[in-house]
Amino acid sequence: MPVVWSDRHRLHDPGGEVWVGVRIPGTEVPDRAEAIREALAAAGARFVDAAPQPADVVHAVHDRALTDYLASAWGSWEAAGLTAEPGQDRVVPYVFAHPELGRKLAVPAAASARAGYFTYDTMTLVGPGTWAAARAAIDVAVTAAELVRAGAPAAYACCRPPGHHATRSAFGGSCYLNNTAAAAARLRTMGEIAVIDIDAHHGNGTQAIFYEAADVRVGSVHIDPGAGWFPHFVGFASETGHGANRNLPLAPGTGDDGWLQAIDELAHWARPARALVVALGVDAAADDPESPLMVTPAGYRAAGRRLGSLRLPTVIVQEGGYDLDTIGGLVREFLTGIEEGGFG
Ligand code: SP5
Ligand code: ZN
Repeated sequence: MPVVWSDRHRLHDPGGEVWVGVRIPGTEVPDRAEAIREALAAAGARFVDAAPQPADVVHAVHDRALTDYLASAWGSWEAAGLTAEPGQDRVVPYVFAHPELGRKLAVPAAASARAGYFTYDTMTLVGPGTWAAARAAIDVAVTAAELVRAGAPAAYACCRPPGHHATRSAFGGSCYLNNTAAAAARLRTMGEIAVIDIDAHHGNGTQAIFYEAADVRVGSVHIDPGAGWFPHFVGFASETGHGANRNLPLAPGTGDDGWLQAIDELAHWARPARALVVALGVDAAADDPESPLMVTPAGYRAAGRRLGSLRLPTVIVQEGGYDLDTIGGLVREFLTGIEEGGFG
């Protein structure tokens, strides 16, 4: 199947993350996408460069306030002198727009405070190329959606940075713009859409964006936030929206059997849809540093077979996956599984 790609992902180097107040190296690095590209190239994949997409594909899923902020965040941080004093080379929030501050909060005038209006964590840093790369990742996802709208049975969007934690007006979880949601929104002309999110973490941004939508069902299998895992506040089974949202949280240590059983449930639940978007995180794998799930490469291949056997027009959007030695092979196994399932 076609692999949609953009070199512009390299413009985004988050430069680590601030975790419990401490700057640590971070795992969402440019080499992730390059590792996936190498593994797929070695397997003979056909690469397609992302085509620039109009701004309305972004605004189908994000408020203008967020996109205006992200486009200007680095410039105003630098202009405010924060790179020199106190000497912070990335945009990092220090106050947050907690709901109890009031019903209508002001967007802060100070660049140092503004980040905390638009993000919900300290781990999703903004640097000079972040906006360009995040915007290009939307182009990658929507180009894949356009290939499928034009009749390709399936297309893989090699997006970076990832997107499924970004809500309509807030960024976080290493995500700035929601690539998966933009692809799903673009497919909506085909009829009812199903999003199945198999990243190790709950796809809270995608859930929030489509929570009120009757024509986009969103299902996610992920590490149980109730067991102490990101995104902590949401991702519980009780969040069903108006019946079109489905969360299947898993206990730490869950391997292929429990994970595939959850994917079977989501696949069955997706059947009435006319098209499918898979939010493909490979961080559920046993070697991944960001989750305690224990899925094997054979498990990812089996997941691909199950979702491919739905025989729905399918866009696969890259989300997480952080073990540089294994992520390429895991993505290859999943895409091979999709093709074996009946599509590609
Ligand atoms: C797209 C995606 O997979 N985002 C996942 C973001 C989860 N980040 C949570 C980080 C939690 C703290 N990690 C610090 C580990 C220090 N040992
Ligand atoms: Zn993840």
